[in-house]
Amino acid sequence: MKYELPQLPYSYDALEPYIDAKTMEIHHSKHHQFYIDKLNAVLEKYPELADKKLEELIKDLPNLTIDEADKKTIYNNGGGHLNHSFFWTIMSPKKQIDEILFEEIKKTFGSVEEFKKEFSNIAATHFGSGWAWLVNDEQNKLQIYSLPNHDFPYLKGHQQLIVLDLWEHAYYLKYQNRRAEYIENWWNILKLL
Ligand code: MN3
Repeated sequence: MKYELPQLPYSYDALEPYIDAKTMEIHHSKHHQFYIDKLNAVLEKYPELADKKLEELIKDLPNLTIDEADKKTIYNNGGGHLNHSFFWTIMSPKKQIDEILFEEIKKTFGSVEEFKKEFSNIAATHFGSGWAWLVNDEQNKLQIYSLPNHDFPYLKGHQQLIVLDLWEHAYYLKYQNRRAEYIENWWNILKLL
């Protein structure tokens, strides 16, 4: 089975003015597609891995006896595909507040504003490419952290709740080096809060 680019649940210009249409188009149709193409190409060599759930396959990579360079390709591009697929779904031009998450965040961080401050700070200070996450950890507690490249919380046994793409390709056209401004504006199109 080949992986395919998921359709966005909104148009490329739907997140304007916070994320511009050109950025969305390139990010989705070029960057995300590229990860999928690389992933499909390497998996063609291993038909025996085709039926495995992608998260599981990536978690299992250390135990597999396949070429090390191919493992890296699967890890990086598989993570890229998973993370982007999730990222698209939590954004929307229209809010759909997740009441349960809203309450959990208030309980853990004091207020949603305080949570946003902490999350924004971690996102702004992450060095290099990566993603900022809100997760449910193994003790069912909310945690904020950032991970490098295309790593994702499932590999730590955590459940992903919110994610923000910190790669420059996610904001550079509009914001250039102003990552903090991108993060600040992004809250407007995070549909859950
Ligand atoms: Mn990206």
